[in-house]
Amino acid sequence: MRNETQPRVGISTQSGVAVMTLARPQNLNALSRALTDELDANLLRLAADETVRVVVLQADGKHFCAGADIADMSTMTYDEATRTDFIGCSRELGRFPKPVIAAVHGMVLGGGCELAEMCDIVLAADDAVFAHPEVTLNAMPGAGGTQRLPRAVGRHLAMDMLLTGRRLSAEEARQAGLVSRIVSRDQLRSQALALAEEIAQRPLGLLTRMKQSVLRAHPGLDEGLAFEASSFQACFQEEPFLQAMQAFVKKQEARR
Ligand code: CO8
Repeated sequence: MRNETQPRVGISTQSGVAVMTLARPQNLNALSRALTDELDANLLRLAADETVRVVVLQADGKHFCAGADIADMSTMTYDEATRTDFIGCSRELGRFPKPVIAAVHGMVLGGGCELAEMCDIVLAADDAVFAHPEVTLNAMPGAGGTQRLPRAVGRHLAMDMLLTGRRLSAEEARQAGLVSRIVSRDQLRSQALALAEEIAQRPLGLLTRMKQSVLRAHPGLDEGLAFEASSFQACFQEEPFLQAMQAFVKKQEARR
């Protein structure tokens, strides 16, 4: 097994493209506090690095990301939850000044789906599956899912997914507007890099102005994110959520 003291986010940079790789595959890249802190620190550095024009976010292992680390959250009290910035990872990714391409495969769940929603282009492998299963834990999204998913796929499909945990195939997600392009699983990394290199040929100033302009296409987002954050924190007062997390950690319950 991999040593948890090793970096949880790998970085490589060349030709104006930085590739960030979630590297916690033994836990299906579940978003532990340590992982999101590393993600944030890398994003801050890449935002300031003028040699970087485009970022690719990808993941090691069978799945892109199984969402928030339920084991981490299961030990948290309500007081701790109210002091925790669950959208910490999204603060940097969601407002990152340069284009970000998500290259996703396998399960793209909960907080993992929220990472993809924060990116500018979503390249999906043909085996990708998208869902917000928080409701099956008696919880709700806490890193922007209630805000960015409806903006991507429309309110009605978003509510269907959020209220049932319904899974979308890559093709369904592409038709709904959550995915930009689908590629075969073995071509995912090379295609993401090729797309990033194509975009990185443009001037950095143009790319950042374009991105800043598109971010303004969603007025009211910050207010919605703040409301969602406190609503998610409130789940930590509710017994059904606390019990569902314990059941997951103790592998007591089959979950969809
Ligand atoms: N958290 C912690 N550990 C996880 C998680 C998770 N989300 N998902 C999987 N793991 C662990 C398992 O416990 C298991 O560990 P071990 O090998 O030590 O027993 C290992 O990863 C492999 O998992 P499985 O054996 O379950 O693998 P399967 O292939 O049988 O199943 C699934 C894969 C379907 C993805 C299944 O693991 C699953 O349902 N996972 C939980 C998915 C989920 O409910 N995600 C939503 C979490 S809530 C959320 O994301 C809210 C976001 C709030 C803000 C985020 C801020 C960071």
